[in-house]
Amino acid sequence: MRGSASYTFCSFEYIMISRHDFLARISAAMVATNAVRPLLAWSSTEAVSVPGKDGMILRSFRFLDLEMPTEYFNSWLTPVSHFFVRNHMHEPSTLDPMEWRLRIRGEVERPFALSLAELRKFESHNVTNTLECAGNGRAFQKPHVPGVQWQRGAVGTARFAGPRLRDVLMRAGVKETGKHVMFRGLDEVPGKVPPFIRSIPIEKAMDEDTLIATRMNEAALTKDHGFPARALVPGWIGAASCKWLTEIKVLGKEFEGNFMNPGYRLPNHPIEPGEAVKAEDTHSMTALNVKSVIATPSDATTLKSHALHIQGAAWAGEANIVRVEVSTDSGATWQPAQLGSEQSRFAWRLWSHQWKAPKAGDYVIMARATDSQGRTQPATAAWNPSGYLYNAIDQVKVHVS
Ligand SMILES: Nc1nc2c(c(=O)[nH]1)N[C@H]1C(S)=C(S)[C@@H](COP(=O)(O)O)O[C@H]1N2
Ligand SMILES: [Mo]
Repeated sequence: MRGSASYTFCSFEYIMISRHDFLARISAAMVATNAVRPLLAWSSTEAVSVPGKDGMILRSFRFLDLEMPTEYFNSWLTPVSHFFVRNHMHEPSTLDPMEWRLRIRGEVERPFALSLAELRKFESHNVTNTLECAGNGRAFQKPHVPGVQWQRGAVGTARFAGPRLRDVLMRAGVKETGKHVMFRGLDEVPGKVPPFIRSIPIEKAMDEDTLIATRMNEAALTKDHGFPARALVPGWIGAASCKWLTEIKVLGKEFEGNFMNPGYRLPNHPIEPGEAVKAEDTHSMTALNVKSVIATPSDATTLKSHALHIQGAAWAGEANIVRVEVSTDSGATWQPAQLGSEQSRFAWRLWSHQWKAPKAGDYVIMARATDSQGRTQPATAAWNPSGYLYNAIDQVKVHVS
């Protein structure tokens, strides 16, 4: 399956594929790769070829949700072809960059609209950011929680570029009353589902690293990642970074809508697995947790060599990774891993650890990260009804032969 662009089906969501996305995606794929066969023989293990996203794990097809396989955690910058995709609804089916406008309005002195050419006239800034979906790791929550069953790879790191949100807001002149900034995207809302609208506090909107990104890894954003412009709210859950931006509205208070409440909230206090939480006992999620993932070796593999190169990535949202430790004895003892040299304020650190297995046998390898806020990954993640911000110590089981 690897080699040509392919998807691996890992869920049964293909039953629910809408005509809209199905026809658009598959016809594009067929034109590009002549991949007719998967159309005729779909099963949960069948691969479908779609241009531009090689070897990704398909978590949902109705609204495209693609997960990065763990072997791609070996690159500090994630190529766009391996960058996860999380869509709550249909991507815009038509989007003419010449017609596209970004409106800035609400609690501002001078509302205005920008064409893409006008947006490009603002000074551009680069921010290398690790973008992670709040639901990444949800599949590991026990008891099971509903939602896209992401394992490790709803996360990636890219170099985003575009004007600062602050510069655009300052041209409009934010009034004293402006406390939150709302983003609206151009996704197509199916049926009665509420649109994907959220807001961020004015302080984060004015941060020098919060962007209206038009570029990703030195190229224009692709459609899957929000062409022609998306919000980039670095260090925060992926949901803050609205794609296909068309409107920025300054509000007097936090936006009230499905994706602010009940969506993307955590209990204020630890709860028992399975326990329900009252809305008033929750808060909106902002920055990401401290977390690390083991890229290689892969879980459940047999290794011929006793010399193991254990490697992965670690990130902590707005905090810095200060330490990653590896255990090769199920957590009894821990050794420091070596942190990679590439770093940036909001980006993950790659890490590696060389280890020689003393004898043939089964081993449980674990990785645990600690950040500059003193947070360390727990053995068990705090359970919550939507399985957000899962960050339990990662582990893989290998057999050394
Ligand atoms: N307009 C819009 N923006 C969106 C979404 C969406 O469904 N619609 N999904 C959000 C979520 S939940 C995540 S995790 C990130 C994923 O960004 P990516 O698809 O570029 O990886 O986009 C966010 N921005
Ligand atoms: Mo997300």
